[in-house]
Amino acid sequence: MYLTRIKYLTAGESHGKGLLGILEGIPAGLSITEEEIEHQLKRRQMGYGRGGRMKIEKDFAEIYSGVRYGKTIGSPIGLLIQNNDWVNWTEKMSVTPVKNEAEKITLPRPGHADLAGAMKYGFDDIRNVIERSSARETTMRVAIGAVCKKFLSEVGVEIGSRVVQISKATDESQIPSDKSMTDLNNTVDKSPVRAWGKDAEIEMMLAIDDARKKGNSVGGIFEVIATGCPYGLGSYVDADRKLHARIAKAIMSVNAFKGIEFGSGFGQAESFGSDVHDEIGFDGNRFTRPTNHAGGIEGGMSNAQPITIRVAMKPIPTLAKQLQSVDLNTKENKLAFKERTDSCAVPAASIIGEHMMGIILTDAILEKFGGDSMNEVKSHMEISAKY
Ligand code: EPS
Repeated sequence: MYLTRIKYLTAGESHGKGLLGILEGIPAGLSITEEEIEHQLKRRQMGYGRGGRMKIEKDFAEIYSGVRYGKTIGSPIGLLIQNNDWVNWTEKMSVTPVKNEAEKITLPRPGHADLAGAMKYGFDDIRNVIERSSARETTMRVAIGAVCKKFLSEVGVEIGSRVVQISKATDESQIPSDKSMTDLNNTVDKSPVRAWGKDAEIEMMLAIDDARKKGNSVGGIFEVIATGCPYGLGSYVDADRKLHARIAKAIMSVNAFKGIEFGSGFGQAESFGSDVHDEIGFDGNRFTRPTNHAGGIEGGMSNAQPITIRVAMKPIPTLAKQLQSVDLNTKENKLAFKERTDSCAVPAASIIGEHMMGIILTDAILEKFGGDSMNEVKSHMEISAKY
């Protein structure tokens, strides 16, 4: 199980007319504006190392349905994002047959969906694969996630993110514990690489410059933190209901994400149990945890600590300095197909991670507390949410 109470679907090709999204299951009475969604879309477009496409697009999601007088009415929320670049692709991406079809792309890029996609669907033109497997699709995920994040902010859950590694440049700095996730985002959004530490920021930018000069690309690691979750989102009773599994599935559904860890994650493999299990105290009011190695999830349930994940993103596989490939038709050895690309998209990836987390936590809160309207959800939480 991926989602229990909400559903979403995206459609759209990278150079088609635009992107469509439908989000179903958001309660009535949530205030949401196109400007709030636009703010999140802008954050996804930023970041040092992005290529030419982000100069063309000014992503804006028009709300087509599900909202009246600024508030959700419980019906599916329809969103439409136009691709500005479409004007340059009307022939090449025409829905109807054209006299002069575009030249076929036959040289698959290693690391992208090209070869497996062409084999799977029996295409002799990789363009049919490229268009939907492009990371452009994540634009709509962020728009949908922006509605979810607005829902979460109304019930006291905030999600922030930051980049902690690009190539070999790492940011070891700790976020001060008094910082809210809004503060975290407001600060790192001003950094070209979304880093908290200033020394690391320079190192990261140098790594991107180096890759760009060589016609190469670099990946990295980002962190996403969600605060304000009550006890008991998800459950230990069944595999499908475990919260960390649901977050992992959402994160791993983004093309370039290769790995996820919760809390101190992989580091726990080399530690003693006594070093990584967060001891339990009581302050007279609530249970306390001096550490959060578990990353806010124990037994597949939120434990009222911040939910913390780190995600590894691979270097983008479209390379200016192409890798070896083989022509689909002639089977000749040739260099892979090359087109406009980004040398690094880890800062944008951190925004996508924030929004995927937002989708899952919205679903998990609606699963536990339910309600057709925001008033109902909030009153259910007031009665039964434990922190
Ligand atoms: C992207 C849009 C794409 C790429 C990038 C992400 O636009 P275009 O292909 O027109 O340049 O910039 O996607 C990839 C590099 C990829 O390999 O998928 C976006 O909107 O984020």
